[in-house]
Amino acid sequence: MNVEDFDINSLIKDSKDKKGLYALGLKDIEYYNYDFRNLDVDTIHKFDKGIKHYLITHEADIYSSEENKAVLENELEMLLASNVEKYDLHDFKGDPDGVTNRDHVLLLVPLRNAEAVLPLMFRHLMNLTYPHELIDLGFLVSDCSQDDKTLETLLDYSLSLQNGTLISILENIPLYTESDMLHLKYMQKEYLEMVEKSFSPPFHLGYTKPFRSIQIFEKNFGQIIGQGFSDRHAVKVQGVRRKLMGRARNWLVSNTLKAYHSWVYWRDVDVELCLGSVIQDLMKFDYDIMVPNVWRPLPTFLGNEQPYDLNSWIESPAARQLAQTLDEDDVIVEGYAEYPTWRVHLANLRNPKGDLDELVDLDGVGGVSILAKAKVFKSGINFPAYTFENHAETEAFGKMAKKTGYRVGGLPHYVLWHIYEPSEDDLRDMAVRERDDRRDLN
Ligand SMILES: Nc1nc2c(ncn2[C@@H]2O[C@H](COP(=O)(O)OP(=O)(O)OP(=O)(O)O)[C@@H](O)[C@H]2O)c(=O)[nH]1
Ligand SMILES: [Mg+2]
Repeated sequence: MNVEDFDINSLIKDSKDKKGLYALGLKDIEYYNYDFRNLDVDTIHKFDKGIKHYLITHEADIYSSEENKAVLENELEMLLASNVEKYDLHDFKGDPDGVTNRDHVLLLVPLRNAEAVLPLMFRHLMNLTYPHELIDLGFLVSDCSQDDKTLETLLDYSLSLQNGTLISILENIPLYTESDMLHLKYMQKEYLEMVEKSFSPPFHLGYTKPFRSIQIFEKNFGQIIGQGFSDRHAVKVQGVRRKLMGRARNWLVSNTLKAYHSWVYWRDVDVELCLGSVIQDLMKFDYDIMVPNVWRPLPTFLGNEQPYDLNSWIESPAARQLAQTLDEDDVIVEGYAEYPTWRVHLANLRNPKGDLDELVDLDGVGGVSILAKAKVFKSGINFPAYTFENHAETEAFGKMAKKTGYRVGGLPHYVLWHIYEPSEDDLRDMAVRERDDRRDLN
């Protein structure tokens, strides 16, 4: 999209013109029991304006004409029907076979400066084989830089997703950008082919089907730490950054979770390779919280691949001891020499030939892809935005849930691949190789 041309009103108008491409053919009941159902606006508006059916004056007169009373009684039922919903939460406990049980999933994605990876994320969304009519999407965009267009692009793609035109837009966007070209040369061919294949036809039957709803929020939480690879990985910034992410996640789930949701699926925007059946694959174990393993590809000269998300782990005696020596507010972060926890990391348990269904119980979880039963959030568990047992955000979420008695698990051999962003060191290394190659040619 040309950024200069961006205008939300014309976007909405344009989408209205296109509306109907899909809506006409949709027969799934889930689209029609959408909770923002058609209200009789005139009726509701009257009550909003404060039409007083019962008025007690300063002289203690009660104004209640028979006429008004009849109108009120007549309309009261409609008013209540449009404001009060009844749910039996037993129906939304989360079934391991959510597809058959028609379980609703709330899929939440936090985003920051994510414009460049949005085509990738939307390809993944369309790839999801969990019935789209059962999924409500919720995006939170925060603290983007001035020149970043995450929000605008997100709106644009979301409208196209829902009217069925996104597939043709994405066809014209290459999988990789110009700046990826240097490092792509050094990536394993087999891996790149797998990525290519996962985004090529034939697609699953519901690929272009609209989702049940999409909500987009923009709200800043004051994140000032850079979103670059080196900025966000410095050890000192982790505690502050993670607590702030906790606030952002809690805000998003509080504002989107409805009684009828049975599951909540959290997904980071920067995932490169993932099976489209991931929701069902995590759901079938009937755990309260379930995460896959997360690795990332590397240039061949760095060994092809690497365990990536170290935030999914099993608690260790050494980490408990370490916690005793720390201040109450200190946040332990995995993968830094400053915090020798000796925990077992889900990432390190992977065997490429291992059984995809093998499961281990976990204490901390990483946030890249978390499937949780909605009841976990409904019962008050959240992503601590303060230090909880020397952890914050997703790791503290896992710990807190476990302490409350929920089952928390991870799949060591089921892998999601995080995108590879070359660090400055890696880029330097590649530049040297390029120079050497050119010299060899001469
Ligand atoms: N709303 C919001 N989203 C954020 C913020 N920072 C990161 N995100 C998003 O949260 C997800 C995870 O962010 P990453 O920056 O990849 O952080 P991370 O996954 O903890 O770090 P890595 O594992 O190193 O990638 C991504 O979808 C980001 O776009 C933030 O401050 N606010
Ligand atoms: Mg990431």
